[in-house]
Amino acid sequence: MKTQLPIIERAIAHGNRIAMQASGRETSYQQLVEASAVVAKSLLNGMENLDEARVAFLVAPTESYIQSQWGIWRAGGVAVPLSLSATEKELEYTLMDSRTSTVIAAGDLAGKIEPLCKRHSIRLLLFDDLPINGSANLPQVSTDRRAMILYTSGTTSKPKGVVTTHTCIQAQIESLIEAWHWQPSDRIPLFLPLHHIHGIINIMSCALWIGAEIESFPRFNLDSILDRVANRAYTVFMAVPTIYVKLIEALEQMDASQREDIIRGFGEMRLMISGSAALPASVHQKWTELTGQELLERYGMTEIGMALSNPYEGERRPGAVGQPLPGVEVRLQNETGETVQEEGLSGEIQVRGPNVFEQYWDRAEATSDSFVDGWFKTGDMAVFENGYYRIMGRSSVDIIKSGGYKLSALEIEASLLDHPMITQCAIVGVADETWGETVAAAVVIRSGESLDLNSLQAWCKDRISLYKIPRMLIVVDELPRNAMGKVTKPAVSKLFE
Ligand code: MLC
Ligand code: AMP
Repeated sequence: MKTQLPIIERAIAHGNRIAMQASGRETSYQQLVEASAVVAKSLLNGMENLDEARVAFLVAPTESYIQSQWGIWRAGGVAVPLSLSATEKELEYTLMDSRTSTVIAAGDLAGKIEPLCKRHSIRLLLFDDLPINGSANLPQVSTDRRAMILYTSGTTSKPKGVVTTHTCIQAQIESLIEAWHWQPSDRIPLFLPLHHIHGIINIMSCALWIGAEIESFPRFNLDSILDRVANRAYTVFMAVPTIYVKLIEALEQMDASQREDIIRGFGEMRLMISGSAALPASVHQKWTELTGQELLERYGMTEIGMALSNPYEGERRPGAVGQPLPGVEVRLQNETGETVQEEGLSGEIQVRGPNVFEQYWDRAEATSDSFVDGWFKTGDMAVFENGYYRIMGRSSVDIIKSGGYKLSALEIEASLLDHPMITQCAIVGVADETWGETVAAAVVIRSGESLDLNSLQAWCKDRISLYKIPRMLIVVDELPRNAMGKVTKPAVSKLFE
């Protein structure tokens, strides 16, 4: 018998255990395995192997998402998850850049992508039209094959595709299974988007690898999640800092009797994790005061999976991100290219290990520029203090983290420059208690015109995703520039103080 990809082998072994609950439906591991074979067969359409052809999928976070992802993998394809909140323009960019040959779409989402598939002669596979079952002779897929492309914003205007192989994904998963003591008896809610690593790897793939149970929600819906927490539905919980801020606000507004069960539900979980952006020490402490839970903060990135984590057992230090995860090597390098040896001195975080991605899709130069001597340069600055790493910030002012989403100021600027009234613009991230940073725009407009925030936001709506839309606007006569004529972002930030 042919061997399967490890995640499929494991799912076969998990058999009739429940893998996912979504909208009241339960799906077992066996059902995931069977349905993914049907997806694979339809994708292959008579071919022997997709040989790393890119298959994008626009599927809500239900069992259909897992079946699509596994189906693509089992057919030998590269999975390209699409953002459910992307605009048509953004989707088109992803399809074109990845040179996607087939798109899988489920439910109402098909209508959103169909015109694009027609325009670019991309095959569209409607998930709901697939046969219910059927046997398939599937190819043997080697684990060194490319498996996934995740699009991430960076210091270039357009997002880059981060390519990982099956081996790399496995390394990312196994490191977290070990460090965070994942168990088959775990139950975890999934409300983060499934086009980013936090939702895909840390939550979904780790749970499926170990044979645990996922309860998925269409989006972050505070009331339904709190309701389930009160019913002791979960043992593990993972979220971005913005969510903990929103949970604290909600709990503080309730009276003691209203929140008693919820607090007990959180307090009894075996593990609660925060990541994707800095967790303010005050939020960490407030959460412990409210629930008795000490949040475990960790640090990661699309290109490397997770790299640093506070310990499962031992001190979870507020404001710090702990030590390297199993199998991951971390060093700090200073501006002159030397490894920082002394505690308390800052340097760029550089990472090496089987968890690190293979390449940026179709961008050989960007790939080689992002490595030095085999170490990936994260662009994040940190110090090592009393045994723990602490993140100091990023080396680029053009990267913004809002609600855990990484945004490129340059990409938003390029979009705003299409606005008929805007002649110049600068985007900065302004510190915000709830969102970490919030997108702020300073613009110069044509003389005699006027522009307010509401009309700018309405204009942005069809062009850029909701979370990239500016929340603050200042119209100025001139943008602050240095002697070379380059816009000075720190001076732009001051305009919003
Ligand atoms: C949205 N709103 C904002 C805003 N974003 N207001 C101010 N600043 C912002 N940045 C407004 C919206 O316009 C809307 O207003 C209201 O807030 C609710 O927006 P929403 O997007 O619907 O909010 P919500 O559903 O509550 O979502 C918040 C969230 C979401 C935190 C759940 O942003 C999210 O899922 N973030 C996680 C992203 C993620 O997974 N990142 C991981 C990347 S991987 P109105 O007026 O319309 O109501 C990574 C690596 C690693 O980073 O280490 O993990
Ligand atoms: P992304 O490219 O979306 O994967 O985001 C990765 C970035 O998120 C990192 O480069 C960091 O800047 C940031 N990040 C992730 N976790 C943390 C954390 N615990 N503290 C501070 N920043 C974080």
